[in-house]
Amino acid sequence: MFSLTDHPHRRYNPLSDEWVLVSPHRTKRPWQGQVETPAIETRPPHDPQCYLCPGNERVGGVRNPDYAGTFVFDNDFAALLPDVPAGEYIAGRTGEQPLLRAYAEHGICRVVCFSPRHDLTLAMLDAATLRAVVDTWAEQTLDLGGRPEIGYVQVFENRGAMMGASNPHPHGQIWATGSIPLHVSRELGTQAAHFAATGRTLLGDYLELELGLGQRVVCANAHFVALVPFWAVWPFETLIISRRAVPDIPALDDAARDGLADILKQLTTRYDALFNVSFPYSMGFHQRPCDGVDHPEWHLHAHFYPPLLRSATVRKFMVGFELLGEPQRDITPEQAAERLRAQ
Ligand code: H2U
Ligand code: ZN
Repeated sequence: MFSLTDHPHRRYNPLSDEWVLVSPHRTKRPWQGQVETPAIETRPPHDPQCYLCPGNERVGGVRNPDYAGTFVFDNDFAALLPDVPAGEYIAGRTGEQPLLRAYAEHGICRVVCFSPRHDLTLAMLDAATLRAVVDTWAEQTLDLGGRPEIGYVQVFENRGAMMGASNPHPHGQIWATGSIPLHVSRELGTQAAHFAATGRTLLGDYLELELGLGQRVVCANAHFVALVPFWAVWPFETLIISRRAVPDIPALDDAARDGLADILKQLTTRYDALFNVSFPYSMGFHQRPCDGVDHPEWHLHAHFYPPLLRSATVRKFMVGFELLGEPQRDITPEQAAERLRAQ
């Protein structure tokens, strides 16, 4: 008889409308549990060479202020620019959609330093400092999202050299775009369809289901739940979902913002403990688009995509069948959740 723990199967992701192949039989062998002790990296609280530390000069020649809390600046090498002439490039037969299409895109890219301390990570920040980071994300979302030319604000963090972070100083980025980007646009479609059909948010219904089943929940507090989604692609991928269906970070009240700071600390601490390493990941919040329309269907959440698979040095690669067919995983989401819970 078919079982999720024994047989290869495909799982559906209702948020992105995609599939993942799961091969649980390949992990039947008991966990080998090699724990590597990676070189302990010690960093000074202030690094004179760091372009994000207070008082230092950045690559473009601007000097950072002697900031004491969070510090936000316009990215000196921004991928998006605010002043791009409107325009398009269209080639091919018209009538139906032409085959070649390009449209000018404008936007604003910022860097957010979480703390003046060069030697800390999100997991090491105290509650008040983490709360200040949440407030800064909220302010930035309001500032950028309130501009008529901006359609979406993406808050994210790339952590660790493995994920392409250029600097260990605790920092994230914000890219605000004129258009709604691909993944957000997909989630908009699925959430809108669910809301239209049920009057409830997709992630509200999903969260209720997961809290009832319990297998994939990693940690929780009164305001947020962190879980390994049923359809996770990355070995230790997680989703943080707000218990109340709010559309974005600015909509979180005082207590919920403290709750967000707390769940981020809980989750990143578990990640660091998993392989005894400062755990690399790309994480980011999916907030409602700020396109001037109400989005009652949108349910605030954060995705964590960590690349590590078996140890501090063994990472998962998305290659072969995964690039050409669809993503695949061996360790099941339930096993991953159990291991994160056990930390
Ligand atoms: P990442 O570590 O995620 O790459 O973020 C660092 C960002 O900081 C990166 O986008 C910017 C880079 O463009 N940056 C500056 O804006 N000024 C600098 O002096 C160096 C790096
Ligand atoms: Zn620094």
